[in-house]
Amino acid sequence: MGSKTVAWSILIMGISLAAVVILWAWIGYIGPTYSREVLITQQKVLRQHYGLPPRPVITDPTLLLTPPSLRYLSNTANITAASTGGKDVSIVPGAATLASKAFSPDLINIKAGSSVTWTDKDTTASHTVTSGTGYNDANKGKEFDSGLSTLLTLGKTFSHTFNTAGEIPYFCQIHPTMVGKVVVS
Ligand SMILES: [Cu+2]
Repeated sequence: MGSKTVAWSILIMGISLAAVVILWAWIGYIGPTYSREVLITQQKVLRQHYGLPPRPVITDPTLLLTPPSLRYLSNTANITAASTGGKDVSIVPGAATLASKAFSPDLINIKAGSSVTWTDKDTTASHTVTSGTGYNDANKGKEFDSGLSTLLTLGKTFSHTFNTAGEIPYFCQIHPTMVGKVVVS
């Protein structure tokens, strides 16, 4: 084997190595957060596609310190006493898939000036009670909204006083198929 052949071989190997390094630097490097960013983007797109609200931002420090899978497990110590005046509505266990049966009773009649208290008795998911017919209702949350940043979890309550007569439909922003109605007379 002549020295010319060896020189050519070394040159070709050098060029190949350089090409690999350049390609890696140019398009190959995706960084350690790539999969995470792809997942976040996919979630955003899917939420928009299905008309779901943006992912709620959890600020409650006790919730943040709890692993997501354990967050909404039964903790009866947290259950607060039901309200004294007004009427009570329960968010029943398994409410997320129960549509109009998610709230009990799903239709409640009250007199103007009195209040309704919703108590979350569901161990499997968190919810909101939000006035309106659905997420795309321009008037959603105008009359009342328990809020996406203060989600209702097991034992939590939300109260609202109704001062004007009328029919007020409401739903859950996390599970928009959960619907109920307050009739104020
Ligand atoms: Cu819900």
